[in-house]
Amino acid sequence: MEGIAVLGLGYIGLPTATVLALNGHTVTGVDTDRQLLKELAGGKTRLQEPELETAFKEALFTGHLHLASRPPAADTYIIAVPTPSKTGSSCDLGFVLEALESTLPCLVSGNLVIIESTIPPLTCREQIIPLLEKAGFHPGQDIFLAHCPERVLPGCIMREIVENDRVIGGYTGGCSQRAAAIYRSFCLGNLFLTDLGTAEMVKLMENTFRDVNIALANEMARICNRLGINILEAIALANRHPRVDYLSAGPGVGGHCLAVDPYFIVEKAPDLASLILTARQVNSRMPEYIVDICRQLTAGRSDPRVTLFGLSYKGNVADLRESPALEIKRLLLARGFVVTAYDPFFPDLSSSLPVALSGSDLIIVLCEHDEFTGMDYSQITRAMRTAQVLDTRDIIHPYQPWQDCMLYNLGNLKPVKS
Ligand code: SAJ
Repeated sequence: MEGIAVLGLGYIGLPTATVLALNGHTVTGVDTDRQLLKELAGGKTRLQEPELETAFKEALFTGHLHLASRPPAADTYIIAVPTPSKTGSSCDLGFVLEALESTLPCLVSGNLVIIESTIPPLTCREQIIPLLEKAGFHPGQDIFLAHCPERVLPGCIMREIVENDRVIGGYTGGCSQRAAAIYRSFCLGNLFLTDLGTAEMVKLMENTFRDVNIALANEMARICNRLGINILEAIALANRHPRVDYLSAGPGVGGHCLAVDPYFIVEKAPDLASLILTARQVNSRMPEYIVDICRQLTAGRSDPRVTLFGLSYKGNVADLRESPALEIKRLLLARGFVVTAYDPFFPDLSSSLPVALSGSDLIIVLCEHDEFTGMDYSQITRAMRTAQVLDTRDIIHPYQPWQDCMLYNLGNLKPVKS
């Protein structure tokens, strides 16, 4: 047994290599970033993901997980590299194709190749299989090929990687079976076997479902605000219906998944994907809407100052990818605001709490870090010039009336002109 090579040691590859190594496999984690490999060899992970570093160190220092800059000979190659995409543009498959090409010198008959990276529908058929065929292989006969998209939630990766159900799309039934044997070794969830195209589509449909549902909540928030209706109460009551389940309105949708993956469907069928694209646009415009609210709340100030609470794209993760907070900061600066930020997950990118609040006219809570929920706002807002808080995540529930401090959320705004 030559074991498993996991290509890409980022958000998905590193946890995957780690759990495989801790479940009886000999694993080589491969990455082209030599600085990253150096840090990992010393037992340090860049990702602040609960339980990851401890598990990784155990896998590394017990000799079950090795690190390399090029793929070694292995039985199975799992590709878990990023598939970047600029807003609205097509998916960049460069890293996936490079990773696959880097396996070719080692690939031999009987090997299994699994793509975990998120890819547009039909990528395996149109790009992966032709590349293998060009190298002289006959996928489905001498090389087993499967797509098994990752589905783990940042912040809960180590738990979800074990517990979640998996969708495994094989080029043939035999390919699915071979891949299923790998996932069965560590996954407690159900394994659902299907074909390549369906697996590719299912992954994108999951994130698109969530993006469209959030867009609906965001659009309702703006409509309710114009009509003077409390969106938070309206959603809570609508969700009391047994077949209604709105997600939450907020400052926009970030992360590398929901804000990106829907475009992979749009690029394949732009003439049919109008709802998906519109939802993306609704969510992308939320930062502008939040800035309009800020302008209203600071109207009359010639030098308005605001404090951003949270830079991450969502609560309790140290992750800035596609974060609405960064777009809000950019828009505020462009409109002449003085902007400070406080984020306990990014001490180097933000100020201390007293510095961030000094002389500020408005705190905008942009992500639901636990620390923001439990703060004593009557107390901390005393350092501000104007004591007011805009809670875009609806996480602050004053247990006693705040003195001399105004709390706004998306449900109790004055109608915003936007
Ligand atoms: N958000 C809202 N309102 C909500 C829920 C989320 O505005 O009600 C925002 C968040 O604040 C954040 C963004 O949406 O900015 C995305 O957050 P998320 O928690 O919904 O999802 P991600 O991007 O962290 O992870 C998603 C997950 N997909 C689904 O739940 C369908 C995860 O399971 C996937 O593995 C991951 O994408 C991925 O890698 O594709």
